[in-house]
Amino acid sequence: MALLPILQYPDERLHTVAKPVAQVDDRIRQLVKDMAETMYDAPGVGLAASQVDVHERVVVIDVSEEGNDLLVLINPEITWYSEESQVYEEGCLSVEGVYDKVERASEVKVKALDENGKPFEFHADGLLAVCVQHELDHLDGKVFVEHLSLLKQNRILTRIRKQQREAKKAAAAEKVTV
Ligand code: K1U
Ligand code: ZN
Repeated sequence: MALLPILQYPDERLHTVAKPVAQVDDRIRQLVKDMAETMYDAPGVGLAASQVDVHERVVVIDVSEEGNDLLVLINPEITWYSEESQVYEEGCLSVEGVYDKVERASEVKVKALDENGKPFEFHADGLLAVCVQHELDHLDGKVFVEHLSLLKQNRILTRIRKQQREAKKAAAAEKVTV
């Protein structure tokens, strides 16, 4: 098993639209294991393959209290959205330190393949519905901050670029003192 590096916004690769998995084989099962390990280690409640620079339609989710109920979604599709919506304060492992309210459908129906390539369907509400929609956005190259106003997106980008400049400066200073 391996911990995979998570791409950080505004990395352009996060905007790649992921391709369907052609065959659920040992390569995909290894990817699922590595993604699950990476999600639990972060820690997070979901992870899309796009976030680890693999542009195939694979998602792992675990919204259980104990972190022992892994949901593996390969080629997931949302087949129904409720008309009712809910607002949830979302976070993202690709946008560290940013949490903001996003409005999405309260309930969704999802179809997908499991890690053995077997089709299954389920109904989701609450955090699971939020998480499914957030992860499927990643597969379509969309990061949750793109649901926010342009003013908020610009503020987030400014803050991230400032943090990157400071981190670069600190790394350079460290090099000089060693
Ligand atoms: O896709 C991701 O970046 C993972 C993201 C999923 C998500 C969380 C909340 C709302 C929508 C989607 C995260 O897991 S962010 C971290 C997080 O929510 C969390 C971290 C530790 C414990 C519990 C939750
Ligand atoms: Zn995310």
